[in-house]
Amino acid sequence: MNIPDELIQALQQTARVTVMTGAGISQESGIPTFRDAMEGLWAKYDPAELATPEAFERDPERVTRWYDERRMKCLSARPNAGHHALARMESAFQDRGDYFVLITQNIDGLHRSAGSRDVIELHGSIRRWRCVACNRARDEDGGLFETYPPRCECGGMRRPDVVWFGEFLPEAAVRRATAASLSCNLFLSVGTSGVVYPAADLLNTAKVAGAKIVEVNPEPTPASAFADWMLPGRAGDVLPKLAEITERKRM
Ligand code: BJW
Ligand code: ZN
Repeated sequence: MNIPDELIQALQQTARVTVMTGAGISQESGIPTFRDAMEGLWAKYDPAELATPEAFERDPERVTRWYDERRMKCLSARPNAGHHALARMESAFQDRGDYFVLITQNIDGLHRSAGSRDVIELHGSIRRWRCVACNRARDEDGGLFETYPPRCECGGMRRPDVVWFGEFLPEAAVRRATAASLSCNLFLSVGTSGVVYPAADLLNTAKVAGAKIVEVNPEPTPASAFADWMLPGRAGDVLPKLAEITERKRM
C-alpha cells in the first residue's frame, strides 16, 4: 500500500502529532481484540458483560480469573512492528524538538515494552491490581494468583486497575489526552473500532480543532467518514512506513 504524497508532506512538515491506539495494534502480538470472539475457555462469554463493576460484584471469582488469564497473555506477549514504529516516531519527533503524544486504550503495556517513553493509558493497566477496600495498588508481574478473587493484606478483594463500562477514566489521563487532541495538527487513529466513549470523542475533538485525521485499520469504522486519509491495512505493515517517512525528514 502506498502512502499518499500529501500525507508524506503532512508527516514531514507537521510539528504536532497525536496518536491514539486500540486493540487492533496488539492483535499482531497475539492479543485478541475486544470485539473479536474471545478464544478457548472464555469463548462463551461476552467481554462487554464481564468488563463491568456489576459483573465483578455478582461474580468476582469469574471476573478476576478471566482478567488474570488475560494478564498472563499480556505479560508473555511481545510488542510487534506497529508498537516499535510508534516508539521510533516518538524519538524522531522529540529529537527534532517537535510534539508527539501517544494515547492508548490498551491495557496490555506493550507500547512501553516497545520503548515508547510517554504513554497515556486511558483505560488503565492489566498489570496493576488494586484493593477495592483500601485502594492499595501494585504491579503483578508473576504467575497466576492462587485464589480468586485475589485478596489484599487488609482482607479486601483485589481487581485489575482497568476502566470498566460505567466507570470514570483516570482524570489526569483524560485531561492530557484532550489537550493533546486539541493542540495537534495531525491525529492518527490506529486499530480502534471507535465505538467506546469518551476515547472515541478525541478524534472529533482533534477534527473540530482543525487537525488532519489519519486512520489505520484493515476495516472501515464510523470514524472513516471523518478521516482525511484512511490507510487500509494492518498496523504492523502501515506504521513502519509512516515511521520511515518521519525519520527521513531528520536527514
Ligand atoms: C486492526 C488490526 C491490525 C484488527 N491493525 N487494526 C457516549 C455515547 C454512548 C455511550 C457512552 C457515551 N459516553 C459513555 C458511554 C458509555 C460507555 C460506552 O462508550 N459505551 C459504548 C460501547 C456505547 N463508556 C463508558 O462507560 C466509559 N466510562 C464513562 O463514560 O464514564 C463516565 C460515566 C460514568 C457513569 C455513567 C455514565 C458515564 C468507560 C469505558 C471503558 C472501556 N473499557 C474497556 C475494557 C477495558 C478492560 C478490558 O480490556 O477488559 O476498554 S471496553 C474495551 O473497548 C476496552 C477497549 O480499550 C475499548 C475500545 O476497544 P478497541 O480498542 O477499539 O477494540 P475493538 O476490538 O473494538 O476494535 C479493534 C479494531 O482493530 C477493529 O476496528 C479492527 O478492524 C481493528 N484491527 N486487527 C490495525 N492488525
Ligand atoms: Zn486493602
